[in-house]
Amino acid sequence: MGLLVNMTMKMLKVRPLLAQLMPKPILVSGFEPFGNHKTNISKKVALEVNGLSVRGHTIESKILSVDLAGAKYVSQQLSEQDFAAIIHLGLAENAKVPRIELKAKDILDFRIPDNSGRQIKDSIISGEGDLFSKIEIDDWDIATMISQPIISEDAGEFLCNEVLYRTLHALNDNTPCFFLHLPPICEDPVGLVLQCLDRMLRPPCLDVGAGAIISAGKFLAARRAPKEKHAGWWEFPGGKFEPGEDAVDCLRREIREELELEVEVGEEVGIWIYDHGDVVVRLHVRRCTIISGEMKLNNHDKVQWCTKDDEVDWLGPDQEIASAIIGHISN
Ligand code: PCA
Repeated sequence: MGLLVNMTMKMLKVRPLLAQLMPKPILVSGFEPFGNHKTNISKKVALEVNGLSVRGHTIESKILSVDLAGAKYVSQQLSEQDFAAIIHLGLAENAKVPRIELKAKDILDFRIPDNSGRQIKDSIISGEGDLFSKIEIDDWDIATMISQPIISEDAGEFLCNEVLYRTLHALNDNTPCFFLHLPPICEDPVGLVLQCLDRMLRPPCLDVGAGAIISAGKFLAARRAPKEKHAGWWEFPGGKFEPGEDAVDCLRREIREELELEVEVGEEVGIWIYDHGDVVVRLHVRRCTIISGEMKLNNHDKVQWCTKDDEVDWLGPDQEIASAIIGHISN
């Protein structure tokens, strides 16, 4: 008996230690059906992603009751457990596309009673005002995401708004958390949830300027020198924004440093967000025209004036960018 108690004690002690070493779990919540609905897509999706992992973090799903206990559950859980990311899912009865809810309004106004018969009319939740998700949505490139979600700042005044409010209120750190409202019919909600989690857990975006240096109808490609990261791959000259710089300042400086050329930075060709795995880069591509200077290669070992997009081995999204530049040159 003594041994058993001892072992149990040890297990109790070892457990939290182990939990500390493991990557934090992800929480995905869904809701039970409510009102006239027989089913709730958010419940189905939450159950389907349970146990899957994203960037090394395992998803734990929780189905919430559509009442005060359900609205409070996660906020109460947060005093005992940390999560790497939290997505609350719910059904948006009248929506056609998924809605990424970034704002929790400090208001409840139920059109119908919740599942416990509670019907709150025109009330505040905390009196402390609206709360906002801290996810970096500008880094997400949502135009390319599965099932074409939109950004919304109106989660309604019912349980979905309430659960987001209570969770954001309880979070006192930067844990990424938002509410994903799903339409009753949705193309690939599981894919979308996994993609959202991937965006929430990936490193933040780094702003980088890339110069499309155009001369006599050709554009310049430069090969990264052997000592550089991604050596041997071709890219557009440029680099990271320094504090306070915009794309124009950054490109003027970078091209001066890398090629000893003075350039005039012109029109934007486009912005590309590219995930290299260890770093996510937001490339600001702009047309550049050489004003003066004799080209010298300080970071690259070779350059090539190109007319086609497949003349060299491009790094990351740069071949796609080369095609866009060709489109620009011919305009
Ligand atoms: N949708 C409701 C509450 C539960 C759910 O799935 C809402 O939009 O508030």
